[in-house]
Amino acid sequence: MPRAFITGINGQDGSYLTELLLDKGYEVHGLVRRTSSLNRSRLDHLYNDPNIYGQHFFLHYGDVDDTTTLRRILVKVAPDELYHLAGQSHVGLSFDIPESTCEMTAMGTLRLLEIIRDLPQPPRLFHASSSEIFGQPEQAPQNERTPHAPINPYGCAKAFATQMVGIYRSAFRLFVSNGIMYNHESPRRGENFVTRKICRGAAAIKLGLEKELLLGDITAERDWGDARDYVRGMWLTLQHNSAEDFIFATGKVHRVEDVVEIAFGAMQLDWRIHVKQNPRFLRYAEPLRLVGDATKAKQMLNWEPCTPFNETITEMARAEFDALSRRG
Ligand code: GDR
Repeated sequence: MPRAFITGINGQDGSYLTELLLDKGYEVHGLVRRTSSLNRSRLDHLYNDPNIYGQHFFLHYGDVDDTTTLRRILVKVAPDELYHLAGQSHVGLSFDIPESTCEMTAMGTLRLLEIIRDLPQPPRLFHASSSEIFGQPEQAPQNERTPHAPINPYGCAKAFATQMVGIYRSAFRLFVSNGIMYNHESPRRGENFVTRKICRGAAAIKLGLEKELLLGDITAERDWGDARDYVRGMWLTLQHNSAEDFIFATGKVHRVEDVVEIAFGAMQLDWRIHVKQNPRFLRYAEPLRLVGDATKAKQMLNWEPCTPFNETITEMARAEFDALSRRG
């Protein structure tokens, strides 16, 4: 039974990846932060199943900035594959908390590389990198060779981590790979990301719980995919016969306004009546032309995004409606 270890296991991607690996017969271990509140909401269905938790699925308390604990856990678990998904992942917030963003995202990755460098049998490592490393690139679409030019602290930290992965691969011959992930969404998306915020807002307005939705720049464009397709790409990256970097993207661009239109449309609402701009949600700088060319992943991993954008957003809006209705 192959053994996997996931940092950031309770995030959107971590929880879907856990399900995928359990389905494939893996023993799955994950790192969760110990705080006064529970940090496993997206994993409760697995945690509460005695046939799964403690049998094929295990959680360990620790943090990516607690090197000693992390080292101890990794020595004990001795995983074959390590998926590094943890980090402060909100771009807007990274302007407010740049130091802790870099601590977690940049230094956290370097610390992990240092730990696996010393392990008697280093696991294969997948690092979840980001399209934000490209910032405002001159070339669109971007591929694995596009120069990094981040424009926010988060993108800068990810660029550092991505390049360190490349350095450890060539200098120490470790099997360590970057997946350069473009935006990917699902009903498990964190509430502060724009797709989930819009879907939640549309559902709340439909149910009469709220009257308006305040957003930042709705002309901003992104290449949005579906998280379940992207975690499949993570797994495929580590099954390849050599460590490589891959772009995971749809190659299609949409505006925030398109998300608004689909989500409000799914609720039979006219978004123009309800959506307002609030400067609080504008960013100091917006990336431009972020759209990915996933040809390499298609050719070498046989990976393709399967879920259309409007399907994911409609599913998210309906899931919010159901969740808010249940709450009453
Ligand atoms: P992003 O995702 O910054 O691309 O990073 P996010 O959903 O936060 O923003 C997408 C775009 O929407 C605009 N926007 C708003 N964003 C938020 N959060 N809230 C608003 O009210 C709002 N109004 C407009 C933003 O300005 C932006 O242009 C995501 C994260 O998952 C990263 O961790 C990941 O690396 C990248 O995607 C790829």
